[in-house]
Amino acid sequence: MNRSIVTGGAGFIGSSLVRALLAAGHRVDVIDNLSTGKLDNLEEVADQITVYEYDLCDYQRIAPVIAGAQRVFHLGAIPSVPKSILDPVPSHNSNINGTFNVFRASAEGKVGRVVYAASSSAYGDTEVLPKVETMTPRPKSPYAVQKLLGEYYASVFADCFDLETVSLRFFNVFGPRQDPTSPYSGVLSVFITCALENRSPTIFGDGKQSRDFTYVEDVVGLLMKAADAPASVVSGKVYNAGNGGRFTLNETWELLQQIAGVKLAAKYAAPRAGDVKDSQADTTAAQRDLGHAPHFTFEQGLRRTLEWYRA
Ligand code: UD2
Repeated sequence: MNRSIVTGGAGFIGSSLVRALLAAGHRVDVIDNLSTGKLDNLEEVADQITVYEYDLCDYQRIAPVIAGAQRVFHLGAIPSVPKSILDPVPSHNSNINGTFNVFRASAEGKVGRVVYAASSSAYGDTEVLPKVETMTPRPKSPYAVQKLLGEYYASVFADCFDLETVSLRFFNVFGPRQDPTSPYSGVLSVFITCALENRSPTIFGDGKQSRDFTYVEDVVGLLMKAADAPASVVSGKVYNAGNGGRFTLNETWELLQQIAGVKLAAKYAAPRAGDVKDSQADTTAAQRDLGHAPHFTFEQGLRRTLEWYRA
């Protein structure tokens, strides 16, 4: 049986991937230190998987779990731009040292392929949109540097250690199970909770910054495709995992109010340090090499996510 490892499998993206892998007949092992992930996210599949509550920095514990797996999906991270500025040491340790450990354990353990969750933050502010993989990265925050370094390691492990790797630059993924309760929560989980609780959201900056919000199921589909695409085409490479669209935060809050049937003026606060101005994926390479074909428009994803939070 195919054995897949999902690091960060108790997080909101990881837990959706776990479900998709199980549905495709894979055996799934999760490695997650539950720093931001939650076992609740895996509740109804708990008896079909094994969860190892290990930290990715603990090489001696994670290496035997990873050894011999057919696929490793490396999603485990401390995923936040502001957190990496306010508290840089844990995110450095987790996102750089933990990531190195995953690649090292995968190479030594003869894993078939590692698919790495990189980030659109690597682009920083570019003059041109949409953002293409061939652009020179301009990271603006420790988090962006850390995620970019993971891509470089992915590519070097493919070249020097004979490990198949693919990096996917996630573009602001949203959907069910995204945790809205932390000060570092993704903006859509916060906006949706505000709409449902009849509270005004706070927008950092003028709200004209834009994001390519990508529904979680589309990212999960791409992760699976990246695991199966021919190595001669994709190994060692980096692909955008985005929807290809772009909405400002002001437009996003407007749309959400319409969908949720509320009318609440947003509050505005100072812009966040390290924030990228505009983000939009060029999806040409992912379509060509991975067969990427997003199924959900932003509005469709938003409606589904709202329904999930409502329930
Ligand atoms: C970055 C990456 C994303 C992913 C993520 C992981 C970019 C463009 N995107 O997301 O791909 O790696 O990091 O965390 O770098 N905001 C508000 N009010 C709130 C919360 C957020 O206005 O209550 C703003 C925030 O200032 C930013 C936007 O919403 O301009 C999106 O913030 P986010 O934290 O959801 O995601 P972001 O863009 O940092």
